[in-house]
Amino acid sequence: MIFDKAVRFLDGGDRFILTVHETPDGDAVGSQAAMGRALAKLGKRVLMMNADPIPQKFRFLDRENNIQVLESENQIPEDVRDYRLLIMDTNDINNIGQIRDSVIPRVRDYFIIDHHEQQENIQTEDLIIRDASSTCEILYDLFAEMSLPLDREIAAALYVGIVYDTGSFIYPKTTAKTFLIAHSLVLQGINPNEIYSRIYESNSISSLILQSRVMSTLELHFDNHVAIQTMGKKTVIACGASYEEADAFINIPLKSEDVLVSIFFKENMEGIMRCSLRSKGNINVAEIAQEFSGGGHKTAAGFKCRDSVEETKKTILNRLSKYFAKVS
Ligand SMILES: [Mn+2]
Repeated sequence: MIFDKAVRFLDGGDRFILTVHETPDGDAVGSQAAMGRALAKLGKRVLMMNADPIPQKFRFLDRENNIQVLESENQIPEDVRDYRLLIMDTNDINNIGQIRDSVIPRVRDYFIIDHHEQQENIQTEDLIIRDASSTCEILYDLFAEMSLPLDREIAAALYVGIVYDTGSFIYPKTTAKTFLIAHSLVLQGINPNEIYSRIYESNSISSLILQSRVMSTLELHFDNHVAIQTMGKKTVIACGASYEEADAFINIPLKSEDVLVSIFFKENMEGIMRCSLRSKGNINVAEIAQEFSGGGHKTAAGFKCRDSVEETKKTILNRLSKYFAKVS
């Protein structure tokens, strides 16, 4: 069974550190909250620490503030050697920030549960299901395998992850199974409208203003098939917004029929410029991200920019030219 190794990893420990990728999204937070609660219910000691804070809109999944940002060595327990580390929603240990160097070398071992395209440094026993819509979808099956009853909190966390990573049940990896799981989570008593509202109707006015500023940077290439938006940290600060609030801007250009690839350069508060890519149709943006040491899925990928935005843009457009005969 595909879940055997994961079950053995979880059964075979009583102390766990749970972490997820940098700038955690809905699936990352949902996975962490659900797994944290599930393991605690099994009587295990659970610490949850990440590289970055969880966005405000997902805080309702962690009412007791158990999910911490790892900022100091003091947060690492003295008996860290006895802990097992579970990494979720990424299979790249370079994508968990300071957890990689501060925690991995000191814990007993680590295990990955994820649904992204595989990195080369992966351990063979990890649980990676690339067809899964979300890490939360994998956790749903894993909990069933462990005969772990869901309560409403776990159901809500899993539902958030699935809704987030499927773009509310519309992205390509949304399957009949995704709906079946959603069905059973709703039966657990979660309220889809309330969760929708918490995730998608809770933006600040500053994020609306930021959106208008970022939209004004829109460039179109290859006969309107490729859209590029750029956001510097100065703009974020000027709008009084936060970096995470720009999360969904990349999806806006794809609402135009002509736009097949949406590219978003965004600089975080530390001055790191990231490039996110989204596509529809048969365009593989993971391939491009990998070339820049990034990763992701065929239709959603990203990487950290090493070169200037202009340089990077040029290279990406060059790679995309094979899909579009006519040059812009
Ligand atoms: Mn995910």
